[in-house]
Amino acid sequence: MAAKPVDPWNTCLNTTLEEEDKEVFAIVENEKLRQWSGLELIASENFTSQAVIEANGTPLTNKYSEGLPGARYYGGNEFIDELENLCRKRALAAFGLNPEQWGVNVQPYSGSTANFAALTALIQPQDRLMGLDLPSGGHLTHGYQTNKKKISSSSIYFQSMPYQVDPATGYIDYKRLEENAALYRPKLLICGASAYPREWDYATMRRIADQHGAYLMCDMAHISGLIAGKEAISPFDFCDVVTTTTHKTLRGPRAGLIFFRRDKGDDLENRVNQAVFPSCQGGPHNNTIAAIAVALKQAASPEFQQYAKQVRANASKLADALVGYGYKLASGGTENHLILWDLKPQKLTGSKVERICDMVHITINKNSIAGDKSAVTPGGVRLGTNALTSRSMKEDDMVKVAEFLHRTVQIATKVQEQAGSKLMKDFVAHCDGNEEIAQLKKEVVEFARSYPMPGFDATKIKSTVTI
Ligand SMILES: *Cc1c(COP(=O)(O)O)cnc(C)c1O
Ligand SMILES: *[C@@H]1O[C@H](CO)[C@@H](O)[C@H](O)[C@H]1NC(C)=O
Ligand SMILES: *[C@@H]1O[C@H](CO)[C@@H](O)[C@H](O)[C@H]1NC(C)=O
Ligand SMILES: CC(=O)N[C@H]1CO[C@H](CO)[C@@H](O)[C@@H]1O
Repeated sequence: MAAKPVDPWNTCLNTTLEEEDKEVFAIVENEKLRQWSGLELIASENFTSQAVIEANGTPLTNKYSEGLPGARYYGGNEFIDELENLCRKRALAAFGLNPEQWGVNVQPYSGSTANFAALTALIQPQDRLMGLDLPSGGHLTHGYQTNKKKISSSSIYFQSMPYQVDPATGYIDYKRLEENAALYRPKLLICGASAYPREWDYATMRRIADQHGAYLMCDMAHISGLIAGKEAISPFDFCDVVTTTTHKTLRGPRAGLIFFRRDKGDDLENRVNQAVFPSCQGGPHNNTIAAIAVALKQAASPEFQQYAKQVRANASKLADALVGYGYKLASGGTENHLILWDLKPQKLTGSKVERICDMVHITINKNSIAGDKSAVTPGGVRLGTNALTSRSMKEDDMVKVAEFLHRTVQIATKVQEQAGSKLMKDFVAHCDGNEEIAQLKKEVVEFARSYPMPGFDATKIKSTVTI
């Protein structure tokens, strides 16, 4: 048969993004320029690989595939089933899990949805759970609420009581957790955090959970790459369910995973799978699952172990260098990829240092430090070495990064003095035309651009802005 012509109103379906949508194309290119030209120190971000980006942008995004492999609601899923099975196999392999003992659902759209599905599977509405408090480094989805308001759906649909770090040491206060659990009698204990620089005592968490017949869940979102790389203790030896994002240390696309024990005899497998679909989600994002499969293959490689090792080495070096300048770190240092930097001794807020860093193209985020008086103006910032390590930076480079950070703090201190007030708006006004900021930015951009850029070719960026 002769090839049929394309309808004129359908020609837009085969043009490139650059031809089809100049505005979105330019925004993407400008963002690439920004990523290449700055120092990315946000602990929850990373640079994914070209292969992951490619998989994420495939026509697999066209397909609806509700249900599980072999039992879909729609037809035409033979390749999608193959993909999801491959992804599940690789997820277990990346964490060294025996398929008889563990299973995994790879459909959650992200970390938050994975956590809500896990809670839906494990406990009943209004059952009690205990997770690390947000101001102590925990995540919203672990039951966060304030005195005035239930913030997270995990506190709206379930009852929650947090445990905390000891403000004096920065370490989790397991003793108090045990005492409170004895009174509160939770049905679920959650370990894992977004801003905790230390290793977890999973054995103690398991012991406390067992005292109350509670489930133990770990949300390893921040450290899953370190666990896959054997640079952090594996929670799988202790927990019933383990959730994770795939875009942080795991360096994959933006999505989530839920691992569940298959050998406990309480049907966690069906409960988790049902909770994901149909309780919490509809059709999975197959293009994302393809990209997760690619990332998991990489995560199981010896190179990834080297990467994970370097991430920790860099974090430890960066911590040492900051302490060398006389700065205070929560818990005094780090055992993983992240650093919580307490700026209260400098009489600066995290927001102000974050602002100066932004101006000089160092991306970090303000973060509360245990014991902060106000949650609105956190007293510190959080730094992570995952993304810079993906740009092939080593310990020596961390010394330079620490010097840049030290200079931002010196600038922030001066600007705050000049502003003569603690108000952010006065602070920002006094940054205008600051020579030191301009000079530091120039040095940071030059430094950042001298390192390789994962995922895309930095020499081919077609940006419409200059940095
Ligand atoms: C980032 C994070 C999440 C949420 O993941 P999203 O993909 O942003 O929804 C959940 N738990 C922890 C511990 C995290 O750090
Ligand atoms: C992925 O494929 C499966 C199997 O067909 C389908 O059920 C699901 O909806 C698809 N999801 C996406 C996002 O395409
Ligand atoms: C970033 O990705 C690398 C390589 O995949 C991984 O080793 C590292 O742990 C990741 N770091 C973070 C914080 O995501
Ligand atoms: C945990 C870790 O890898 N630490 C390393 C941090 O970097 C220092 C300095 O390079 C190394 O000596 C440590 O082994």
